[in-house]
Amino acid sequence: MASEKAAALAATPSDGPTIFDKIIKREIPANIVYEDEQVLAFRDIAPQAPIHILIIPKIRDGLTGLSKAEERHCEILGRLLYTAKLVAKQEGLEDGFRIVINDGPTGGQSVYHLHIHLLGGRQMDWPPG
Ligand code: DGP
Repeated sequence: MASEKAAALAATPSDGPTIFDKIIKREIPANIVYEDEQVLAFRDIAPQAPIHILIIPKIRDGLTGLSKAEERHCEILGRLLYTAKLVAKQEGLEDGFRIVINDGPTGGQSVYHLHIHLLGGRQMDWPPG
């Protein structure tokens, strides 16, 4: 992949199946670091930090991105955020970490299944690119 920006601009926002469905169904391999009934967390294929993990709902339920969130999603959104904290602890990110949600082409989103990026293991900069 040329760059994450190029991937985001090339992606068509849609509610069709994504690569994450294949990961959930174990049709393609992924380095899974956490799983429960509702949430899956696995290492990003193109890590932007020493620790880079994606946290996703197993059932998308219309959540192609955060901008599609509705009131009924509040519980799963909270669970995803809490899982990010659990995984950060599991990964030993005691000194801090960053979470990111890209939304839409301008926000740099390339996979239309809501996901939280958990990044850590290096000093973060601001503003992000
Ligand atoms: P975003 O650009 O915010 O939509 O993030 C999508 C992320 O998904 C991006 O950082 C790369 C990652 N990714 C894409 N395809 C795969 C894959 O097949 N396996 C894994 N582990 N990560 C993937």
